[in-house]
Parts: sequence; C-alpha cells; structure tokens
Amino acid sequence: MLTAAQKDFYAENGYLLVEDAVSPDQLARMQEITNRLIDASRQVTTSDEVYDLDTGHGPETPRLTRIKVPHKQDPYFWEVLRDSRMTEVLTDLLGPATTLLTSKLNTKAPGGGRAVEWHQDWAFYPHTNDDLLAFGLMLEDVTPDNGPLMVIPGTHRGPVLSHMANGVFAGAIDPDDPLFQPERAVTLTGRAGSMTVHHVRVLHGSAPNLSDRARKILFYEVASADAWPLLGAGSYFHGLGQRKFWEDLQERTITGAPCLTPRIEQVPIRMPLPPAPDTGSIFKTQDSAGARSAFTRA
Ligand SMILES: O=C(O)CCC(=O)C(=O)O
Repeated sequence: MLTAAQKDFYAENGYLLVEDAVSPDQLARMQEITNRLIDASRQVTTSDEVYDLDTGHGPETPRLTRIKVPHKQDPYFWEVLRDSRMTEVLTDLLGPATTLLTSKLNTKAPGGGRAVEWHQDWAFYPHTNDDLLAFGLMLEDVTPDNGPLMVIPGTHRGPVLSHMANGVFAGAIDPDDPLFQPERAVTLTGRAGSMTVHHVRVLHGSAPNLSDRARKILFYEVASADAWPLLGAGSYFHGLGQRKFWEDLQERTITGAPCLTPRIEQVPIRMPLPPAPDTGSIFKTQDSAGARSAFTRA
C-alpha cells in the first residue's frame, strides 16, 4: 500500500518511484524470460510484431529497442501485474477497477541504445478522462548513464504540448517549445525491482544508453476502467470490431470489472492525426515523422 504522503506526492508531481514493487522470485523469473526473448531475437532481421530492432542488431549482438506487448509473449508478465505490490499501487492510484492498455519492454542496448524523445503519453491515446498512468518496472539496475526515464514534475497539471512535426503526429514535442523546461527534469534511477509511475500527461523522455549495460524497463500502460479510449496512436484494439473488442477488454481487465459508463471530464484533447509514416513503435513514429531530438543537439 502507498502511504498518504506517496499519494499526495503523485498527485502533486505526476510521478513516483516505488522500491521492491515485485518479490525477488518474481523479478528473477521476469529477468530469465526477458533474456530468453532477447536471445530468440538473434535470427530476426527486420522489426516485426514482437521485436523492434535497433541499429546494429544481428545474431552475434542482439540490439533491440523494444520487445512489443510482452504480456502476450509470456503470460507471466500479466500474472505479475495482477498479483504483486504493483497491483496494490495500481488500485491505490486509480481505484478498484483498472484496465491494461498495453505493455512494452524497452531494452535500450548498451553503447548508444536509443533515446526516447520528450512526450506526453496522453497525446498518443486521449481518453474520456485522464486517470491513466504508466508503470516502469526496472528489470536491471537503472543508473544515470544507461538512459533512465526523466520526468518534468507537475506537467500533468499543465497544457498538452504540440506533438506535431512536418504535418504529422510525431509523438514528440519540439525541443524549442517555449513551454518545455528541461532544466526542471528529474532523473529516475533505482535498483532492479524498483518501479517508476508516471501520469499519462506528465512530460517525460530518456537519453541514449551510454553505458556498457542494457537498460531494461518493463512498461505497463493502465487506465481506470471508466476512462474510455477515443483514439490510440499505434493501439491495436481500435481495429478489433465490437465482439473482439469486448472479449479483449475483459482479458485486459486487471482489477474489478469493465465499466460501461465512461466518466467524461473536461480534458484537453487533440487527436493524434494524421499518423506518422511508420507507427510501429514510438521509436518508428518519432523517426519517420522527422521529430527533432532534444538529446542529440550540440
Ligand atoms: O523507455 C523509456 O525510457 C521511455 C518509454 C516511453 O516513454 C514510451 O515508450 O512511451
């Protein structure tokens, strides 16, 4: 359970760091599954439904930006979300009924693994209310030099910045946006088993991995069950049709039950359209749209 002080901190700042979010046994099993999945990518030559490949990927040196939808690649990633300290944190922050939107395991390879440009998740998937957040479970230690997540406190209570570039939804803000204040960024590091929590509207990003260790963070994007999706850049469930959507929604229910009466709040929304040429992952969206980088500027 979170303390009242932790809940207040989250409400004020839009992020939180929670230590020991899973048990040592759960962590060890997730590490083993992750290493097995990375190993299985050696023969993969182009990004596909499971792997998003980084430059230099090959049989000798697997270099991935991401393992996609890990809870579909191995059910253990789903089990842990439903039965660990993470589950308590979830209901503490979002209430008794919660839904998984998707999961992703960002594996930032050693020696230059890709930056994630600054963005607000909300710009990708607006909902009827903004009671949504992302967990980032650290599967290995995260240190200042291996591309930790950075957040700008309090931005979840401010405006949603433009995520457009070259006429398309680029999934990244312009580093020269006058509302962007990188000097206020907080870096979230921790031991394996620690977890970051960030509000769907908080501005966040991460630098390239300059260390000789991979940075493996397992992200779960979750919503209060009464927040209904309006659109989702890159989300698969908008294409399912009514019957499959209903089945899928039940499968994605983490706690409680689906809520069929959306809570509609006055929230700032701009649809993430037109799409970037490649929406296969955030990396592809930002690249193919020609988003400007905040991390590679002189
Ligand atoms: O991997 C990271 O550092 C950030 C990931 C993220 O924000 C995303 O995938 O939307």
